[in-house]
Amino acid sequence: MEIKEKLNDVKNKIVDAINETSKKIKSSEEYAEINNKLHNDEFRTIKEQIIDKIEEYDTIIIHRHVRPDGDAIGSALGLRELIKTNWPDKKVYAVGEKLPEYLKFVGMQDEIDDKEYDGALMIVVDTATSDRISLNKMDLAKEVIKIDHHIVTDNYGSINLVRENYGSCSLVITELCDSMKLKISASAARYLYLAVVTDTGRFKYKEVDGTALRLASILLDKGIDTEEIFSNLYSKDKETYRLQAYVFQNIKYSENGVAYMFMTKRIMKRFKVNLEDASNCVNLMDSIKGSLIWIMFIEHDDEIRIRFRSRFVPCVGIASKFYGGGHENAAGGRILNKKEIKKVILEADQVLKEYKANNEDKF
Ligand SMILES: [Mn+2]
Repeated sequence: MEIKEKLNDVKNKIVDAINETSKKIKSSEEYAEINNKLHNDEFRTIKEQIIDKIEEYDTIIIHRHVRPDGDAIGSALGLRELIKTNWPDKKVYAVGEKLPEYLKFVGMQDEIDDKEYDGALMIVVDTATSDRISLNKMDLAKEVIKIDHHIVTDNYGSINLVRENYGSCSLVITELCDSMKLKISASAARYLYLAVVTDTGRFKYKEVDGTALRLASILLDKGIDTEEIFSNLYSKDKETYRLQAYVFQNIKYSENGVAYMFMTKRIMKRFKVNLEDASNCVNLMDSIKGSLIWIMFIEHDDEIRIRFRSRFVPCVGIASKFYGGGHENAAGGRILNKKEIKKVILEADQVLKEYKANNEDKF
């Protein structure tokens, strides 16, 4: 027995020594540098900082942008699930204003008291600028982290993980989990997959590269009911179908082929559709030959919102002239009244004209 005890003693000492040494190595600056080189990952340090922050805080509150889309809500609920799985002792919430009807199937958000922000970490997903944060409580939280994939104009976080070439924010989160070896539950995978599916036009947009599919495959491997996701995303009510027929018949064209439509409140009332369903009709104009830019103007109570879409030629520059921004080929903006529609169309028409003159082979 004495020999066994001695052996155990030696074993424990060895284990302690290994732990001690590895701690020393990990805390050295050289290790971080070598590790980054090893992973050939310029975002490694930022990702490590985010993990450290999640570990540091007891309460984490996730925010996303106003007027959410599938990526905003999928990324927020997915991240909530991931933190719950990997840090079961933390309090974690995902908050925002009410979800639009077509996204209610995705999942439930949390409603919390302002006092929860006391000493809390706030993580904002899929939101380019702080003025677009839904139910923004930046002033109440102790610290803010931004995780996003939009073009950077506003680094409002103390840590900002932004990958502009990624097709969805959920892919940025997936990559973070994968490279930091976090556990991804089936339910988290469903949220994140749904987010990438919606934000890439079902993997159709040009941002979709091998990395996107490899990351999406990690999610699919967790076991996702894609039939459930797609049937919820695609089914629409009869009124929307009728509105779509109306849109097809009422598209207008500028001189050089910018396709556009003004979705008035009167039309939405006539077809009994809500703002989201009406706004999504912009996609109906996405395949018209020669119309490389298409625009939907949507009448709101106090302004007219604009949805810009394009292929080959970027449209974000036009959007930025009308209080907007977004992605190269999908952007938003706004104008105050109907008269300004003409100005927007003229601007877009000029962009398309120049593009066509220089790229005759492209379409
Ligand atoms: Mn997004």
